[in-house]
Amino acid sequence: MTESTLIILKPDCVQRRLLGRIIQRFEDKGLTLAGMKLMQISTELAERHYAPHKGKPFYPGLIEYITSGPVVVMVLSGTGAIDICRKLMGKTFGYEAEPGTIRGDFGASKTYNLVHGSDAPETAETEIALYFGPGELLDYETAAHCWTFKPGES
Ligand code: 3AN
Repeated sequence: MTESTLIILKPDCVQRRLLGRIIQRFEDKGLTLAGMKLMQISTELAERHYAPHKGKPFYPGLIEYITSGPVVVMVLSGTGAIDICRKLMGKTFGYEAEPGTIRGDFGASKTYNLVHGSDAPETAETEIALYFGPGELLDYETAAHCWTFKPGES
């Protein structure tokens, strides 16, 4: 199913100058970039995004981390985009993530895990609306699309 997901390239990704290499992974996989911006997440926005984690021991550190510097937020679309991105990202903690995944190749920390990706269609919809207005997303197909996703394939 064609779907969209919210990806955040977190502050460590920007500070470690990994943006290009990590964006390349998503681009190589064939997903379509529907929106992208560089921004600094406010505490208020971070609290809305991470509301489901409120009260957990790591919550204050998570808010501090995600608001600590600029991030790049992207919306990626394609068949199965949510699952594809989760697999590309790897397990939550870098030291547990498989080599070959983004977190497995670039991360070793429990907190600094480089990238966020929505975990389900409902979450994706809510998260995308937090970061992008409707006029900021583009609906188009790249020239490579029909050789990346076979029409009618389930
Ligand atoms: P994921 O990002 O892999 O979906 P979630 O949804 O379980 O992981 O957690 C959301 C975020 O909360 C993670 N990206 C991570 O930054 C942070 N987090 C989760 N568990 C911990 C923990 N035990 N210690 C520190 N940060 C955590």
